[in-house]
Amino acid sequence: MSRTALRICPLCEATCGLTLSIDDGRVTGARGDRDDVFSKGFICPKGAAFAAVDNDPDRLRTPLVRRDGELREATWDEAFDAVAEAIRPLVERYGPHTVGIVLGNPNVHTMAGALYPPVLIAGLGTRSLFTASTVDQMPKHVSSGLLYGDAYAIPVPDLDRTGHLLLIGANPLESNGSLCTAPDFPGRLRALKARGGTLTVIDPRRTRTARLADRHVAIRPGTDALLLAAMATVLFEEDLVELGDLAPHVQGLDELRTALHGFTPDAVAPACDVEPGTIRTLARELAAADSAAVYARIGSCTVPHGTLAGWLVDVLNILTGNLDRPGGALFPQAATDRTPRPAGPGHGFALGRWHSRVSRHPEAKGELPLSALAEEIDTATDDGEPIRAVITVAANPVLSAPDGERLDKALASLDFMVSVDPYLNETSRHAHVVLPPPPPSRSPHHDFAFNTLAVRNQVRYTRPALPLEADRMAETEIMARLVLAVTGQHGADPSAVDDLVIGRTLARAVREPHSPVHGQDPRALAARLTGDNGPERRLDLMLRLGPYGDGFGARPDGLTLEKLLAHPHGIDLGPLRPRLPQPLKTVSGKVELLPEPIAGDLPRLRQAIAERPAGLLLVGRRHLRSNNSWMHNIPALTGGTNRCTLHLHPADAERLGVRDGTPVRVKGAGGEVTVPAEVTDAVRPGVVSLPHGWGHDRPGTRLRHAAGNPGVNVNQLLDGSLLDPLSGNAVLNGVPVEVSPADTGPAPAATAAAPTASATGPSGTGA
Ligand SMILES: Nc1nc2c(c(=O)[nH]1)N[C@H]1C(S)=C(S)[C@@H](COP(=O)(O)OP(=O)(O)OC[C@H]3O[C@@H](n4cnc5c(=O)[nH]c(N)nc54)[C@H](O)[C@@H]3O)O[C@H]1N2
Ligand SMILES: Nc1nc2c(c(=O)[nH]1)N[C@H]1C(S)=C(S)[C@@H](COP(=O)(O)OP(=O)(O)OC[C@H]3O[C@@H](n4cnc5c(=O)[nH]c(N)nc54)[C@H](O)[C@@H]3O)O[C@H]1N2
Ligand code: SF4
Ligand SMILES: [Mo]
Repeated sequence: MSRTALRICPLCEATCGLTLSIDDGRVTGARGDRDDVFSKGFICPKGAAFAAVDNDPDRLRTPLVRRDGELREATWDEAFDAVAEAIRPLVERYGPHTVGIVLGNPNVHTMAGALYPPVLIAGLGTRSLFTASTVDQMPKHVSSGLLYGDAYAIPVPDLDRTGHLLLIGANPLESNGSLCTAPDFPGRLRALKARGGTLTVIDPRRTRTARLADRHVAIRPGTDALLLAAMATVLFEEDLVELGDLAPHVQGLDELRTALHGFTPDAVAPACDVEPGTIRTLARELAAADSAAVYARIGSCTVPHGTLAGWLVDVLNILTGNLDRPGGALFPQAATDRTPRPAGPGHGFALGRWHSRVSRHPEAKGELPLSALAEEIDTATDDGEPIRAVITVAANPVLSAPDGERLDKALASLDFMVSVDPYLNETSRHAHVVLPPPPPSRSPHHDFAFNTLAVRNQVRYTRPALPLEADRMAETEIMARLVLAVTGQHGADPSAVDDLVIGRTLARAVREPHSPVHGQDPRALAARLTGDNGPERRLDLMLRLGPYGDGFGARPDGLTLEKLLAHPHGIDLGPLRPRLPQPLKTVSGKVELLPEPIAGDLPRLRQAIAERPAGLLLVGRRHLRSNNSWMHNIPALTGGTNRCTLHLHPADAERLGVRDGTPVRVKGAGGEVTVPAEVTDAVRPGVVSLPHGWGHDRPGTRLRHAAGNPGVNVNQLLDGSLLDPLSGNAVLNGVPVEVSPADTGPAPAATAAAPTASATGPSGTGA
């Protein structure tokens, strides 16, 4: 029997609506949903491969439990029994901080990942929280926390209305956008140009996005904060600062001007390897545009001055009056946002409320750096116990975080590890219990995270396209049961977790004077929630209390789950609107332009003016048909140009004696890898590029296709010691490496036509 079903695509941040073809109980195809209110039919090759991703035969079908050293298929009851038996005694004996929680990227792409980790963390009471945020966007959270008092108040560029986009360290033609949810990002960039707008791209590589730009600046990696500081200085010097409507909401302008003294284009140009005249032009163009937005991503975050770069992006938007105005950068308002409170001073944003045990890294947003996970497991100190058990949810840090070799060994040494993951991969192979969620077609979907970062306010929800198969468990239920198992409530009804959250949320809401349910009876309100299950009732609750909600009757036309279900292609909530000062939660109630931790970090940036790395610098790259570490097992998405090769410039290749297609040895502080060279002038001289998420050659995994073309783990080149100090974010770009031809040395035998790739750790042991 054939039919179709709608499903929001979970494979990147663009959140396109898909129409799935379903035949005989399985997904057989996917196309863009033309009626989707946001994506309007757009689809990319990954979304088009949804069926292959969904049907991958290597997805685990049942839980696995380790017995006598081996992972064996088990029932759900056996699996959760094993979790409860192992974790509770550890917590009781050594304390909650000895249980580490590791949350990976796909948590922002599942409902389970949005709804349950907060309960898990709070329920366990552990401070050992590590997430993909500290190999990604933590600097932006910290800069937003400091500027606006809210780590989640991240302005997004108004792509559809801006007249000028300055795009830094992002490649949306491959990534489809990040911290800027915009289905058909490429089309929106073309539309910008078609309406007479301009696009400038700053990237050490001439990416597909850069090729679309009116101007491409091939900066030396890691120096964007210097360039942005110099742009701000030009605005001050040339009297181009114009706050406009922002003026009453901003404090610290004079202090900022003083603090940036000396970061002139002439001073920073040699470090950035960008002409001073170009930097001045960038600043003048930004100031002259009718509307403009500065937007920066991975290449600006995963660098030594990531927080300062993130801060300076917003500073430039503010100095040119582009923050919070149409065509500039605005704060989205999602349907599940908390009821907006009246504007006024807040509690501000605290950093470093506690520190990691070994290297004393400050927490940021309640998290410790993922780079420090291995040492928190394998290093003893006098003050406190090491991590003895780890819970990973949708995380593959052995490939995604610096120094996978060390982490690999550390995970193998744990007393206990549980992984919620559909695959047995480089990380989950160490687990004692693996809890596999069903494929995406059998999960409901709502983008809690990405709707708060979208270029248009809208709301969509899709129920599972297919029912759960026998012996399967919804990921929401897996997570609820996991919460119960590790908090001493093993065996209780999983809906208890949802009821607890609903009860607490309503109890708080009825106390808030600005809430539409102020003063009402929380139990009576809870009884009015609709939905087939706990997660749906929680969605209903958030929608009804949210900024567009029905307020449980206060605004009868407002949103409810029922109303959303009646609009399967979503509900458009309009373009982004100016919102200041309401989103501000700083102590002053204003945008605090020069927060103290930022001022304290500026001397480090000043030192960087004198730095001129002599050797090669490594940067990453993404490919349209890939996604971090987990999509190399899909034959339809691998091959062609999606390969793990080292891009290097012809001039560097000639100097090093490297020929295209031959193996090269790349050496970094954490280890070395041997990988085929791809000589291309798409990278600037002095820069080499290797994609991440590869290195699928470890034993004990079940990724049959990926293992056939494993690639190498770029993160083995890092030793985990390079961090942005304010955010704890790993430095993954602009990393010094040495490159040499490998075809003459003792590296593994390789033919020029089909070089094999291999990775070795710092000790030289084969991976
Ligand atoms: N050198 C370098 N390293 C990088 C980066 C880089 O640019 N360069 N990028 C960094 C960034 S931005 C990120 S976000 C991280 C990502 O790194 P991770 O956080 O490790 O995320 P992924 O590799 O996307 O996937 C992690 C796991 O999620 C599992 N998974 C997939 N779907 C689901 C699901 O529905 N439910 C559950 N429970 N699990 C699922 C996969 O099987 C996989 O094991 O990598 C970082 N690492
Ligand atoms: N197809 C695909 N899509 C994805 C992913 C994927 O793996 N594949 N991953 C998803 C995830 S988790 C994320 S976080 C997003 C990331 O989304 P993007 O940030 O758009 O991702 P990248 O393609 O890594 O782009 C980063 C760019 O920064 C450049 N760069 C490196 N160092 C520097 C520097 O010092 N300065 C400047 N100015 N540029 C620099 C790199 O050359 C690269 O082109 O993509 C998401 N979407
Ligand atoms: S752009 Fe992203 S959300 Fe859209 S179809 Fe492709 S992978 Fe899915
Ligand atoms: Mo990411």
